[in-house]
Amino acid sequence: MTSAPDSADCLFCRIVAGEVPADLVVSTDEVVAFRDISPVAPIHVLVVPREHRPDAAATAADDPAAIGRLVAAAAEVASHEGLDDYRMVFNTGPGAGQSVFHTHLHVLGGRDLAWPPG
Ligand code: IU
Repeated sequence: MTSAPDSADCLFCRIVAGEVPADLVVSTDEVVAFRDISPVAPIHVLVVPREHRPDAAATAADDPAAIGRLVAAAAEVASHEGLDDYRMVFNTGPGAGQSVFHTHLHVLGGRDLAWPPG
């Protein structure tokens, strides 16, 4: 079990609330998308549901349709960024690289992306 914060001390909740600055790409009633502070590709945007849940699996369990809307928002971000080829990533759990325990979908592009990832 990971030590996921609740929304009171969650960084992405604070970004969603506008309490912590971020380089916003899109903001809707449901999601906020902003540029990753440590990009690993020329385009690296995080698409974040406003509602706090610790990871994509929790979002899928509580509100499966929200995952579809999140992926659709990420595809719109990729199009907005001019990407034809890109990767969407949910890191789920610390062993898979998750470091912020608020559901977020990475949109990565602008360079060749190797497979398998590291
Ligand atoms: P991860 O899948 O949980 O590792 O993704 C979290 C991302 O949040 C990671 O790529 C960080 O660079 C990014 N990030 C950020 O954009 N702004 C911040 O203030 C912090 C992390 I802390």
